[in-house]
Amino acid sequence: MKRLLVVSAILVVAMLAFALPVFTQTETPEAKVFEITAKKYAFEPSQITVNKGDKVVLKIKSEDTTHGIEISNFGQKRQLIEKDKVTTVEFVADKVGIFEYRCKKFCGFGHIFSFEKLKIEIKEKAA
Ligand SMILES: [Cu+2]
Repeated sequence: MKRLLVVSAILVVAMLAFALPVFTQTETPEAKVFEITAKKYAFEPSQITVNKGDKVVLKIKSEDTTHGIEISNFGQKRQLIEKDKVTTVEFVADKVGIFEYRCKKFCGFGHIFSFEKLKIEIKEKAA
């Protein structure tokens, strides 16, 4: 009888060990990391595409002066992008669409009229 208990306990532990990675995998959204450069007067690349539900990580650096980014549709406040530093912006792409962001810090004469937007396209995940 005691032996039966030990065997079933081992079985339960083994089953949990197999099941656990499956649970953790489904709960963590897939992280998409993008390295982006901000400069006068554009972001490079200027367009990225992700799937709905992805966790998006933008690692943005500046190669000239201080720029700014505010991913407002996804609850992110403005962050400055300083020269030779990496600014990280993270959000979950929880809606479908094309979202466009301009530089959020005056960085020169082209800031207002010629700054190329950063386009973030979020697609419905293909089944
Ligand atoms: Cu700027």
